[in-house]
Amino acid sequence: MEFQKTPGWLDWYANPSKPHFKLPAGTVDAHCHVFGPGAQYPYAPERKYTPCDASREQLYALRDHLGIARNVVVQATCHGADNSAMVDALLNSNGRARGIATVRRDVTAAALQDLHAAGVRGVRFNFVKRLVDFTPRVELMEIANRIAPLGWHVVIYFEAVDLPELWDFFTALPTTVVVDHMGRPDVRKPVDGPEFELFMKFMRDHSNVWSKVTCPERLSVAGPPALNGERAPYRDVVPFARRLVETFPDRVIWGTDWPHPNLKDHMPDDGLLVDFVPHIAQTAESQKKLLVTNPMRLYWPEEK
Ligand code: 0GY
Repeated sequence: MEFQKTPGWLDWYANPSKPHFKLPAGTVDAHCHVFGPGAQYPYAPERKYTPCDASREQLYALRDHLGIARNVVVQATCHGADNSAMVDALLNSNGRARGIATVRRDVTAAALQDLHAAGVRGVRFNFVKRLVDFTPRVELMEIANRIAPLGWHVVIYFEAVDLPELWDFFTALPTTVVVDHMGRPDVRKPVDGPEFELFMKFMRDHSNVWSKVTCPERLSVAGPPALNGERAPYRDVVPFARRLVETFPDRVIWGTDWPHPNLKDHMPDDGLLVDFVPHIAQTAESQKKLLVTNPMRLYWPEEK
């Protein structure tokens, strides 16, 4: 099937630079996606955008280029609850990828078992209104209760202004909860202001909550430029991510978010995204936790 990309869609960066920062051995890219290809894995009728294709081969080529060892492929909303492109990526990774699925309340026990066998270890609940239609909380809680016995976790995606309203639901979830992109703070606000303090409290008071310190390119207002030739990208996002890494060193994970859906202003050089890491995790010990130990505990616990 032929798909027309959403007008203005930015394609992923074709020739990313080699990062200056050498990722530790065993680094996990804990947040990335595959899109289609649409001809093989059609985009969902209920999708809110139509992306460019971004295949598993292209994802794994980026993995090797950047010096990453493993991926966690997160089901993107453009595929709805049809997880086949993501599952295909897992099954063709030589065991080097695990996944996060989207499922509906009518998912069968057998389908959950199949997803588990393919390497899925969680489900994603999305509360970003431009990306998904509303699903009643009671349905989501039902799903959470069904996946909990599999040892899976729940990934939540929301914007910072919505955290107060979602608080009671999030804090009632029966599993480990992993937050996408630091709960999408508005980085024009102070890192110690009420909005980000609420997110800090969310993590401080709930030891089952983890955060992805991802998406500086999505959260940044200042943008990517490296000043004076330095590779110090997305400076305005650094204080937020660094605060999380330093306060919760054992509950943070990192990822590229390739192929970066829905960016409007620029498409990041993924090499530069790797060079963001030493600015937010400043010691070898914190880098190893962020990039290797923590994601391995979540996604490959049997290898501990
Ligand atoms: C991300 C961010 C976005 C999109 C999705 O599944 C998705 O469509 O996650 C976004 O538009 O902010 O994590 O990839």
